[in-house]
Amino acid sequence: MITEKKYKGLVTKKFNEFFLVELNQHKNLESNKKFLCKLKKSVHFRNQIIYVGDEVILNQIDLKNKRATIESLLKRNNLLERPSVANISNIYVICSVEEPKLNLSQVNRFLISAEQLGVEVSLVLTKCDLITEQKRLFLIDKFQLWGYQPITLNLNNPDNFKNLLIELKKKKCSIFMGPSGVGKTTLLNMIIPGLDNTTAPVSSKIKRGKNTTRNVELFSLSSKSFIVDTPGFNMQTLKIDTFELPNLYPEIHKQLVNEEIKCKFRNCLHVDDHGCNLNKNFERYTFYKEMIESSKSHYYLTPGD
Ligand SMILES: Nc1nc2c(ncn2[C@@H]2O[C@H](COP(=O)(O)OP(=O)(O)OP(=O)(O)O)[C@@H](O)[C@H]2O)c(=O)[nH]1
Ligand SMILES: [Mg+2]
Ligand SMILES: [Zn+2]
Repeated sequence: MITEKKYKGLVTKKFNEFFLVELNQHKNLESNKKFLCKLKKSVHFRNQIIYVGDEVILNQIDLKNKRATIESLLKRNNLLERPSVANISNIYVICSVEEPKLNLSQVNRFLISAEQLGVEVSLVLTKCDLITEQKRLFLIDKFQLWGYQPITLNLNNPDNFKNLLIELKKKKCSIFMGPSGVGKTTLLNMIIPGLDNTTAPVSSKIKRGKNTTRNVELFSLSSKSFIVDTPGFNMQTLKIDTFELPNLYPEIHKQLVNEEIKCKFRNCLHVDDHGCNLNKNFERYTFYKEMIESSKSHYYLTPGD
C-alpha cells in the first residue's frame, strides 16, 4: 500500500543514492520506523546535497516494503563539514589516553575544528583503565586549563557511561568525533541497550585504530535525542579564518569577553606583544601562535598526527 500523505523524517544514514530515514512519530504509523528512500527527481535537489541529520519531507510511502521518496529538505540549522552531518547541537571530541596515545597537538586540532561550528563542545577521554589515577587527575587539570571539563571513561567502570547517557539524553543531536580506535563505537554500544555495532582492537604494532566504522550513522536515544557515530580520522585539514581563531580558544575568548581585555589594535591577533594586553601565559599559546602563522601563510592547515 502506498500512501500519498506526506510525513516528516530524519536522515539517519546515507549510501550512494539511498537514504535511511526515520519517520517522526505519527498516529497512523508505528514509531521509530526506518524507511529506505530515494530523492524525488525535482528542482529542489538540483544544487542540494542531503546529509545525515537533515530533516526531510517524505511522500509515496510504501508501508509494507518500508520505502519512500524524499520530496524536500527542511531548513538546516548548521552543517558540520568533516564529518558531514547536519543539525548538530553538541560535539563530543573523543580521544583515548593510551592506545592510541594521547597527542596534545591532535586534541587541539580536533577541538578547534569542533569549535568552528559554534555549538557546545565537550571533551571525552577514554581508556582511563590504562593509566594511573594520578595521571587521570593530571589530565583533568590540564584540560580544565584549556577551558574544558573532560569526561573520563573506563570500560571497567560502567557508572561513567550511565552519567554520560543522562547528559546525552538532555541534548538534541550529539556527535562523537575523534581518531580511529579511541572507542567511539564502544561508547555507543555501552549506552544504547541491544546495539552491537562493530568495534575492533587497535593494531598491536603501531597502536592505531583500524578504521572500523565506515559510515556516519545517527541513532536515537529517545524520540527527542539523537547521537551520531562517525568513522575516525587521524589527519584533518582545517580551514580557518585567521581572525576567527582567537574566539575558538576558550582561554582567549574568556579574557576578551569576561575580562573585557582591549588590545591596542582593532582585530588584534594577540601575537605581537606591542600594545597587546592579552595574558599569554597559558599552555596552548604555542599551538595558537602556530595556527595563526599557518592560517596566514596557507589559509589551509594540514596537521601531522
Ligand atoms: N582498555 C580499554 N579499551 C577500550 C576502552 N574503550 C574502548 N576500548 C577498545 O578500543 C578498541 C577500539 O574501539 P572502537 O570502539 O572500535 O573505536 P572507534 O573509535 O569506534 O574506532 P573507528 O570506528 O575506527 O573510528 C576496541 O578494542 C575496544 O574494546 C576502554 O575504556 N578501555
Ligand atoms: Mg567506530
Ligand atoms: Zn591583542
